[in-house]
Amino acid sequence: MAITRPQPLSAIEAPANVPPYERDPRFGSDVIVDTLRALDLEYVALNPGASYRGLHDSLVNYGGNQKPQMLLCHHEETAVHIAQGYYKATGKMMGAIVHNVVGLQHATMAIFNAWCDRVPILVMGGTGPMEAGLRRPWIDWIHTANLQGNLVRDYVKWDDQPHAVGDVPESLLRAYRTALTSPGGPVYVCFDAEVQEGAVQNVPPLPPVGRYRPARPVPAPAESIEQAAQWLANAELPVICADRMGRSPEAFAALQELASLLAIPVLEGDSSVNLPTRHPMNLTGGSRRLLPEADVVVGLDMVDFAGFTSTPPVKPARQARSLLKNGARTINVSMDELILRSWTTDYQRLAAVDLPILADVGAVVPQLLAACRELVEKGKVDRGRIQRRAEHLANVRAEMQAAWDKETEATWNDNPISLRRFFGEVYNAVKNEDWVLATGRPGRMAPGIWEFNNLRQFCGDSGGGGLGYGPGASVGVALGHRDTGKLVVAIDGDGDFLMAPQALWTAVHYKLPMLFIIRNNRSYYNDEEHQQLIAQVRQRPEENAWIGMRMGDPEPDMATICRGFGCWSEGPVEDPDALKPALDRAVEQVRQGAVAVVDVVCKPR
Ligand SMILES: Cc1ncc(C[n+]2csc(CCOP(=O)(O)OP(=O)(O)O)c2C)c(N)n1
Ligand SMILES: [Mg+2]
Repeated sequence: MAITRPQPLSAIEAPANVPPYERDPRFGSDVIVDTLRALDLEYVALNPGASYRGLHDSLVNYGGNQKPQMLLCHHEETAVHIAQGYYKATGKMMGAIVHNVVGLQHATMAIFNAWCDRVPILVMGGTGPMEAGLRRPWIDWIHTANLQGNLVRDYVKWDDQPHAVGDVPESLLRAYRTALTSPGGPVYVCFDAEVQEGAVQNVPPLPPVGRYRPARPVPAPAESIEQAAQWLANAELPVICADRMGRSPEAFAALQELASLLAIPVLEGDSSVNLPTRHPMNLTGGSRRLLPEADVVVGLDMVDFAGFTSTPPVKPARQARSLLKNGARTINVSMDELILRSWTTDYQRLAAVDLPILADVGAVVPQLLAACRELVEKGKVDRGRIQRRAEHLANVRAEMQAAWDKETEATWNDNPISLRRFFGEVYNAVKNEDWVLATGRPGRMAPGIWEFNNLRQFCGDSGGGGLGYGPGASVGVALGHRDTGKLVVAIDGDGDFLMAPQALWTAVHYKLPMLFIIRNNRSYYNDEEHQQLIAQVRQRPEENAWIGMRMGDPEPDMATICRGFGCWSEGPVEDPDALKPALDRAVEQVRQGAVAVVDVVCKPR
């Protein structure tokens, strides 16, 4: 689909009277810009603040607002979420700049989301002046911290506050490499006002950036691969669970072949596209059926291997229970152990693992494929068994799909609009385009409808469960795809949306077309479910679960809110038959370069 983009991004907010960039730093913040340019950082999302006025000036009047180019946001949380979405859409890191104490406080939840999501982001900020005599009364005092990085240290990979201009390049190089080295994560570098605003006495040399690149993905030891390949080749029913694995192009390509080679069913988590939905071995949704029968279970960059292979505690008093049978062997490929922190328990339940592989899936999955191929070629694999398994799995797949289709049919004409109708109509409106889903979880909320077939075609969720992620992250995905011609689609809950609707202004302003659909149940419904459950357990009235949850009187008028930010919008759409025409109109608007929003009122579940 040809999407109209009226002007190149660089033409938006181009500064006047700034000569083309040439290295000649006069102030400390010019050296920051030199380094960011050398690192090829394309964009920084920000909300302005005096604590980095020096850097702001250098970005505009020295760097020419190019590499990095600024994207103005109306909340620091949005700035960080844009960077999170951008990375997941492109595999490239971008920056976010947040004002001292208060801007960083606003940014914290998004930094936590990125941390749990293992997404590299270069977060920068200002502080000080650290030299007290230079501080303006009141404001510079309340906005100077000892030490600013303390606020986020528990959920960034590294933070720093270089003390002198000469220390800036190394600090940024380390930050860059640390963030991108697997497991990835956000880093925070804070610049004292005087470091930024002071005149440069001795121009620090710019180190050759190429010599500070992150290392290649860590491969597994040969004996671990041999062992894993043998277990897989000899298993009655091996199962692969894959979650963030799909962020690696090498792993994504190799898994398709590996799964076919040995007929290994793959169960996906919600973080990325790990295996094309249409691949015969994609059995996502079949956990409860397959895991109890599996004799070898492999985790590939799982967010929560133990949790994924368990039944959740349904009632408050009931404990989680493993779905795996006694004697099942587990193999877990993950680098997560290298990023363990203690402030939250985002490391999840400790999984029992027979063969732990502390290596990068990008290296390991191709290694496993090569080892398994060799076993097949040497005739060490029972081909009959693989054939039978493939046939059995084809039946399981067909049964699952039939059940989903039946449910879709049964609920298609519901009023209010059913979730299956909602996800089905949105899918129908975009499926013939080259699309990317920025956020929304069709696989969880209405399985069996959306087909993901390409690398990074789905960008996952917040990672940290912090609401207000969807709008900013979608803008980041749209930024990443501004020049690819892909149709960016986002599906966001009404509650999540209302925490950060202003992010859409940034998309409109920087001309980042996208289709943004609000799944509106006029409630923070997830928590209504919790109140219903508690009321059941306590034998209290369930009918009060809506109190303090539902959004009525007045119902927020999403379409009007979005129009106020310059979006094209429609809604609320309540009639099931009005949904398709509304979505078609919206897609046409996106084609013409708009940020098009459709507010759809649908059943909560
Ligand atoms: C910052 C933050 N505040 C509160 C919550 C608790 N919470 C989890 S889901 C949810 C409701 C989300 O509402 P919505 O996006 O409309 O989705 P729905 O549950 O209605 O489908 C809430 C309030 C949270 N996760 N993050
Ligand atoms: Mg809701």
